[in-house]
Order: sequence, then structure tokens, then C-alpha cells
Amino acid sequence: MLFSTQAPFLSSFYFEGFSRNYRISSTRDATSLNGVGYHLIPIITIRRLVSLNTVVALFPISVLGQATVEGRVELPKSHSAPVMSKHYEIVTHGGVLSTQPPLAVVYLEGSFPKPTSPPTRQIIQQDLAFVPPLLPVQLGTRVEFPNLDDTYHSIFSYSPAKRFDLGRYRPEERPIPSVVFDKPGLVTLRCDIHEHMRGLILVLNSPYFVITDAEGRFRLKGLPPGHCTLKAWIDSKTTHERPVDLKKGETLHVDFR
Ligand SMILES: [Cu+2]
Repeated sequence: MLFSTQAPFLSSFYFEGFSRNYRISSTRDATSLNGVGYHLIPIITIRRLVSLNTVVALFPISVLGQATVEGRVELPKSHSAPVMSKHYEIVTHGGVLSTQPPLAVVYLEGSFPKPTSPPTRQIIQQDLAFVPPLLPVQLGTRVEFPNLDDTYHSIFSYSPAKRFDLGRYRPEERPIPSVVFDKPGLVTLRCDIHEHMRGLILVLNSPYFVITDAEGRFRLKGLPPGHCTLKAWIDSKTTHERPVDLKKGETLHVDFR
């Protein structure tokens, strides 16, 4: 905890140091014509400070004390032949909604603090489809729905986790129509004009989630140590779960099959 509160301070310290140095060096450059000696030290200092700042930014000290989970989710067999273009869509089989080709969302369940400033994400409408077709978000996230097609879309949902209707709107609509997702659960997006359009938003009471790759592999970093439940959402009727014991600085391997 001590380290995590220090990290932003260190970062801004290095950044401030970098700006100050940069200002000094440009003044010297401007006033000296033979400024080799003047150049060298500030450039080295800038490089050192930039790399220090990068290290601090990439590895906030608080992350070093956190856990990682990686592994693989056994995905259902694809309903169609392997696609070369990796065009994902939402399909329904016997009332079950899933992505095609299959993908899973892996997330850590627990009681985590709500984000101080609500995140904003986007699902665009392009070529009469929702992109991405599946979006996991943390509870409280605002999702914007920009229309990039040269036609109207009319997005709505009847899902218990969020019932809404944005009505018909054109690409130039401003502000971009958006919805805040404030209840956990799966939200099915549809369009009143284009019957085939389907999208899914998985609203999670957790900031720790990731979509697997096409082979079901995943890696979740920066997790808080402790006992938690790791879940793998596969389709609207299937979510696997495993109790996990996350330890500081350690990587746990978990496979869902
Ligand atoms: Cu539409």
C-alpha cells in the first residue's frame, strides 16, 4: 500500500524532472552555436529520465505486488468451418447466444471498489453489424454507439440487465447516443431496422476481465492477492468457475475444461 501511493508521486516527479531538463536544454541550444558540451549532458539526462519514467509508467510499483492468472478455456466446437477473416458475430442456437467463432470472457469475481471516474467504451455500427460483437465492461461503464454506416440504425435491448431504446439515428447524430450499464448481467443489443444485427454486452461487477483469443488462451494481470472466484463466460447459458488463491507477485495457471 505504501508503494502504491508512492507510485504516482514518483512518476510525476520524473516527468517534472524531464520537463525541467528539456526546457533548460532548449534554452542552451538556442543561445549556443558550438553547444556540443551543452547538448550531451542534457540529452543523456533526458534519456535516463525518459527511460526511468517509462519504467515507472509500465510497471507501477503497486503492480509488482499483484498477481497474474493465465491459462486456457476449452471453447465449444465452432458451428461453421474455420473462417480466414476472423469475422466474429453473435449467433443463437436453441435460444443460447454465443460468439461465432467461439470466444470466452474470463473475469475475477469479488467485491471491488467502483471506478472513481466511470469508464467509457464504444460499440460501433459498421457494415450493418455491431463491432465488437461482444464487449465485457465494468459495472457503471458508459457505452457509446457511434453509427458509421450511411443509413439509420435503431438500437434497443429488452434484457433485464438493461432495457433501453435509442430510437433511429443517423451517423452525424451528436452527442453520440450512449447508455450507462448499471446492473450486472448480459445485455443483448438489437437493431429495430436490421433484424439480423446482434451484439452482446457483458456487464461485470469487476474491473478484472479479458476476452480469450481464438484458441481460448487468456492472461489477467494486476490482480489483487487473496481468495476469489475466477469465472469463464462461454455463452448466455454457460459460465464456468474456479476458486483461486492469488498470491503477491505469482502467476497462477488455471484451465477451464
Ligand atoms: Cu441497424
